[in-house]
Amino acid sequence: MEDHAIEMIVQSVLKGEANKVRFLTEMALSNGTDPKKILHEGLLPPLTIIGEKLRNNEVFIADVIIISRAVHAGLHVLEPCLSDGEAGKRGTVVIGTVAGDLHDIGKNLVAMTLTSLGWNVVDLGIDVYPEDFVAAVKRCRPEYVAISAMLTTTINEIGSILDALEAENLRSSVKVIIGGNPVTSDFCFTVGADGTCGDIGEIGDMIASVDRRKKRVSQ
Ligand code: B12
Repeated sequence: MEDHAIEMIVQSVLKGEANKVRFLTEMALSNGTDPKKILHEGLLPPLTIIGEKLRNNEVFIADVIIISRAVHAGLHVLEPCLSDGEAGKRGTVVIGTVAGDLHDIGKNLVAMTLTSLGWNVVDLGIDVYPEDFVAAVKRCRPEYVAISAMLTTTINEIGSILDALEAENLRSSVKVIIGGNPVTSDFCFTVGADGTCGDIGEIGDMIASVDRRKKRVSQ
């Protein structure tokens, strides 16, 4: 029964039926299905399928936009469950997707996960320029800056943000974590960011290890 409900979510996302996805997600939740199961087995797998089709030119960009809206409709229902925590207790994270990049599903999931882990999240949205990250750091004085980049053509914007923070003498006052489809540990090391991970389930451990490393360095 539960698996049938999840499969219906997958099919509705693939058809881009935002209202039906919202309804099916609400139904699944009220029937007691684990929100993480709805997310990882219902809402996200269609993005892998459509991503492959996009790569092979089998779908138009408009199809992907419609499917993304359907994913967002389900995420909106799940948000209170995924971001339930003592927000703000651990400090502030400024998050955004780099300039020239419109992908925000992963960034939104990272934001929800950080909220659930007790962080106050200031979300700058998509297509965020280095100077806007700098302005937000000056304004909000966060412990962390979290940067998302989904394209090989926009990944180098991460370096520009780090340079902009350095130029304003802000780099040593914040820890910078990065992620997104093309981001690897090697890239993270080379660009001089403090940590990365490819899965929202690993963010808590990754932040703990960045905190430990930074504490050792400052002692
Ligand atoms: C949805 C989508 C779109 C939507 C985005 C809508 C939206 N609101 O986000 C739209 C239609 C706008 C789009 C446009 C384009 N896209 Co697109 N898109 C995708 C798709 C199918 C899914 C992305 C997604 O949301 N995944 C699900 C989320 C949960 O995963 P995620 O983003 O990777 O995030 C996870 C991790 O990476 C990590 N993470 C992410 N950010 C961060 C940040 C931090 C700090 C941390 C710690 C972790 C972290 O945690 C997240 C959760 O686990 C991918 C294919 C794919 N399978 O990834 C292609 C893909 C990313 N797109 C691609 C391309 C080429 C494009 C276009 C250039 C297409 C075109 N010809 O115009 C445009 C670019 C537009 C632009 N300027 O940004 C390519 C990128 C190839 C490359 N190597 O650069 C991909 C890989 C498709 C492909 N196979 O070719 N796209």
